[in-house]
Amino acid sequence: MEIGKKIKAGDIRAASRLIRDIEDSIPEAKFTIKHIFPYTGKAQVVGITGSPGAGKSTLVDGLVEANRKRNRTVGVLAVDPTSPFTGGATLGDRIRMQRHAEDPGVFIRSLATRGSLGGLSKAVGDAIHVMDAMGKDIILVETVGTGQQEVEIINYAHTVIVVLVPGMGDEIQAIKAGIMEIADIFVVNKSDREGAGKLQRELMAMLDMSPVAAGGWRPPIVTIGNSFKPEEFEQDIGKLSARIHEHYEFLVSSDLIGDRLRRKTMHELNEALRSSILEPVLNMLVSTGELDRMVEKLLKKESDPCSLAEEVARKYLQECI
Ligand SMILES: Nc1nc2c(ncn2[C@@H]2O[C@H](COP(=O)(O)OP(=O)(O)O)[C@@H](O)[C@H]2O)c(=O)[nH]1
Ligand SMILES: [Mg+2]
Repeated sequence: MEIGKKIKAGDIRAASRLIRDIEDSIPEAKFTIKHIFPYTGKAQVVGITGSPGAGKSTLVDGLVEANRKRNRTVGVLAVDPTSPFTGGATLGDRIRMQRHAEDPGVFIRSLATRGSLGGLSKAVGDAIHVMDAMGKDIILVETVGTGQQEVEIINYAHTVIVVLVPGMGDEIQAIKAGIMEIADIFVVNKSDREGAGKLQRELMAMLDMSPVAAGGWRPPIVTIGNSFKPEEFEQDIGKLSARIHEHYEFLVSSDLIGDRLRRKTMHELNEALRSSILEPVLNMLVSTGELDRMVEKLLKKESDPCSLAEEVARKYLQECI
């Protein structure tokens, strides 16, 4: 059977192998993913981002549980560019997730960083496609908020949840890093800690000052208490689930879902163009030593970057110029 059909039919081994090949940038994976594309576009994708230790995995675990209770199948993708050695998942994550291991309605994988240009971003998009083609109703994507990486989650998710913790001193940094602009829902996590009220007030004040987003959605703030008190935690997760659902309904009813889809598609096409056009040209320039010669020229002020790029374009992209 052709791989796309295999994955659609629920072949877990085929799906796992493909995700591993995507992560390892195996060239064949690029061709395989073409067969997956027709089966994608049905899943609801939710991004969960925040600093390391903010409690994202604990929340994801709670959301898996909540969705399974409603009989929805779940994909979980943990993206951790800071952790190439563990494949993105900490030991704690693995132990925690083990209770879902026997459940065929849950599929959990992790992705670590790849060095190549735009590599991680493309891998995330492709791995989401695989879980989507598997027919998962909801896909939870956990990303660490440490720079550019997490902002990209907006290109893949219908709903982005930004997780903050009182007293970690990361509130202001998060605002600076532009993470606030991408939030559809805020979670004030571990809210039994000191400073939760202050953090919530700061967030409110910030939202009051922010321009109203398209369609008039104001990101709600969900406070989540102590995950070690199961009943309380379950209730709070219930509230978060409800907000996720509301946001999705809002996207559909306001037709903003079309805009998100367009942005997602555009981003994906950009990534594909980059890997089909820019990467081979760059590889060629590197392997022939041309790139080094260009740098030398620039250092000696014999040319400028724009003129050199135009020269390359004339050589390799004749039809466009
Ligand atoms: N006190 C407290 N600790 C928590 C809570 N939720 C998670 N933790 C702990 O915080 C640590 C990091 O949690 P984790 O979910 O792995 O965070 P991640 O790095 O954002 O995925 C773990 O040791 C958790 O047990 C909470 O609500 N209260
Ligand atoms: Mg985690």
